[in-house]
Amino acid sequence: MFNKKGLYVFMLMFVLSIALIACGGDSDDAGNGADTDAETDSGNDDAAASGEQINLKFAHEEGQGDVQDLYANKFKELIEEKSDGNITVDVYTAGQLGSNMDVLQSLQTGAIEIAITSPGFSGDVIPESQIMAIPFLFSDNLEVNKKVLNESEALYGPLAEKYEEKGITPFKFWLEGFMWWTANKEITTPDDMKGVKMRTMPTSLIIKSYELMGANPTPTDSGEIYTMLQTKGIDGQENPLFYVYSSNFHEVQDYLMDSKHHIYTTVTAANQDFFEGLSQENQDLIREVVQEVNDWSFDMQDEEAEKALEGIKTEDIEIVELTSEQRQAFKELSLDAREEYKKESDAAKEIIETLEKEIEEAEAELGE
Ligand code: 6CS
Repeated sequence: MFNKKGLYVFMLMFVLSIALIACGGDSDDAGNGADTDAETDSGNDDAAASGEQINLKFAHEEGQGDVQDLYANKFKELIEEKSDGNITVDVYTAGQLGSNMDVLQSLQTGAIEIAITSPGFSGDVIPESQIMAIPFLFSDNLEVNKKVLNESEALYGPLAEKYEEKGITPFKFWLEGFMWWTANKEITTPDDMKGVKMRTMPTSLIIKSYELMGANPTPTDSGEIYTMLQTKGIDGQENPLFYVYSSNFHEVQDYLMDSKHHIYTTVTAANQDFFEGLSQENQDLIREVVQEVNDWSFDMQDEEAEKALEGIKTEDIEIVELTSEQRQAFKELSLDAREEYKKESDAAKEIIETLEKEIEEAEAELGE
């Protein structure tokens, strides 16, 4: 069938093919902890089988046992299990890797791979994230807020782009409960709020919102709130119940106002270069686990708020519930914050107008 020369060429090609197949196998096995798209494309959908070994530094902004800490540890548990230990996580609580602003910067540079970073801290870096700083914008129905934070085109479209421009991939926005005011006086009317030194997170639009409501906003580091309240450097502060209780603010405050003026929102995010450098299967796995933890976190934060309320009720602090008329008076004063936000950029205008519509539609579906 072959003459001598043809037989020689055939044998050479056969030997070369065998060698190429063998080399392919070697490169897969070599691994070096670095996965490749070629491996993903070869139909290997199991992260454990890819050989990519990843250790994630996951930083958050709260103390041990707080909502963000429970979230981060749930993420650790699930991702380590689902990746058969190929992805491992070290969780860092507030202060362990610097201030909350340092964590944001480390997330941008890639010194930290994953973090929970709240818009209350990112406002100067990503001005459009201040959409989360506007009081009375979200619904009084937490189910509505959960749906919107999970699905919003405004948040996962133009707002996500703004995070990406700063080197951050935002996975999911989520909530940690209603915000309550604590103060050393009862606050139910704008008159009561006049001149009160309210501690705020450092974002300029939160500061503006409190000015609009008549207060004297005083940005303070999270770790200094207790001492500042104790020494009367500030008169009051806002935070979800679990945080009020775990930080012992009830020890240094006389009144706790059920003001429901806002919800505490945050975002779970990754360093963009790091995340995009992972294999597709590991990117998918991380996104899948974040979604699972997000869904779980809604009931978790609710339980934490309930436990905190039970605890606070046994303490020496008066709980005051604002009526809807009283809340309305503060809401009207805060409306200009929305106009301020729109001035930030065209994207901001688009984000707030879309989000307002999405909240309205979700309320029509789920109730106000
Ligand atoms: O008020 C603060 O600074 C903090 N509050 C909460 C609920 N989480 C993190 C943040 O540091």
